[in-house]
Amino acid sequence: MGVEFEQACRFGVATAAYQIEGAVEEGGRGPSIWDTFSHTAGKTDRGETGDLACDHYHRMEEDLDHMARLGVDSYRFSIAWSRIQAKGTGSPNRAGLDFYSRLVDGLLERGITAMATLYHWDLPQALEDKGGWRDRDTAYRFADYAEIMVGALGDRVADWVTLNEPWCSAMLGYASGVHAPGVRSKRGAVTAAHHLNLAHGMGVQALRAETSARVGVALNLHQFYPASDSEADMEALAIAQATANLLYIEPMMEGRYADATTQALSSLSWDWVRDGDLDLIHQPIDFLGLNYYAPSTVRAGATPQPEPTPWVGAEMVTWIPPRGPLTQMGWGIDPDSMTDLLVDVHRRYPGLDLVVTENGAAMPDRVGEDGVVHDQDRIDYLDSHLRAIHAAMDQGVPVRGYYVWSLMDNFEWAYGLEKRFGLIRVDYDTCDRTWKDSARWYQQFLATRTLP
Ligand code: IFM
Repeated sequence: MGVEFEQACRFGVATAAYQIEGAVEEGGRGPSIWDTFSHTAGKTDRGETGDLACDHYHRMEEDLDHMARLGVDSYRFSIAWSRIQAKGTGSPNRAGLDFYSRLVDGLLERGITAMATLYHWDLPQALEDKGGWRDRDTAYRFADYAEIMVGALGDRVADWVTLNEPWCSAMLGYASGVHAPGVRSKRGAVTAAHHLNLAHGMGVQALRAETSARVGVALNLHQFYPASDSEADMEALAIAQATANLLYIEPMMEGRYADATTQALSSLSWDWVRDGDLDLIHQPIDFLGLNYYAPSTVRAGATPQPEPTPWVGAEMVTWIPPRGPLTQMGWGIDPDSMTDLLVDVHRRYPGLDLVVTENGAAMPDRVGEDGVVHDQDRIDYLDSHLRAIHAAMDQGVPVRGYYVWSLMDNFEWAYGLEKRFGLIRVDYDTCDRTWKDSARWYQQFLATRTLP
């Protein structure tokens, strides 16, 4: 006896283009905002970049073989927009299309289904030069790009994800500026959030016009808890939810911005929302992707911020630092919060399939004398989160998929290469891949779909 998962739940691994591909100047790829940002002094730890990353561009076959050996049902990858359209507009680049086409064929040959994310943070720099996500036109360019991709891969991709974590694109990219393009503007960030929402809606339309595959979006909905049940802390909780979660999910799922969202952000003009936008954003989706790692606890009251906050509209809310155990990112480990999130989202949207599009942990891996990382901490994290998902399923939540972040160690954005989330260790000097204990553990789990 153990915790057994139904066949209806697909298991996989996830990655993203800039984090693994490298080959940033090959195959006609144009620069993205992450090339510019990571090459700007002081923006990433130790000045590290994704220039080489895992060199997946040249090692794709090997990586496909690792996935086949693991026994995954599905692989979630992202497409680098600037490999397809170097400047974000115009006719597609054949070499870029061929690369992703070979990837998808390689998956299918190995019996693995493809989940393609169209946008995982690497906007073509040429579009940023015109305002990036602050510019409405970027949403239209995204719809063109979606049309190109579904034309090229629509016959073979089982699941499409329009955007990965638009909160990060908008708030880390344009408010706190700790992510590319490194802008610090509240107005810019909320404008970007709206244009990302618009891009999602128009992207869904473009995909639907060409494919009957499943279409969804991957949101990093935050699971917030109040520090106490005082009225003030409950109010802080509502503001955090309105600004970090509802700003995205409510227009996508309900075709409106929640009153709580517009109130919390009422110092801004909202003049970027045009008639008809909310209908465009509100497109039926087949699944909601949730990227989930850790909860947050909030209380009433502002804390002085040394840097601009990404929590735009929630400046009067304090984030309480998590207490141990923590991952290498300093994030709390609290699997029950994942059950709570899944149950809450299901209660709100009962008919909607949910897919955990990312979950995993960076841990302070050490290579043992036998050359292997014995990462029991990561295994414990994954095991407990899978059990938490099962607990949600027991309460009737339709979780249709689970993707470990990540197949292999990779470029962790502003943190550079030090934070390792992979099941497979990457030696960044040689790019050699070595299975960690967690890879073997996942392989064993996948063989039975049962946790002992
Ligand atoms: O590495 C990131 C990924 O790109 C998006 N979701 C969170 C991961 C870990 O920080």
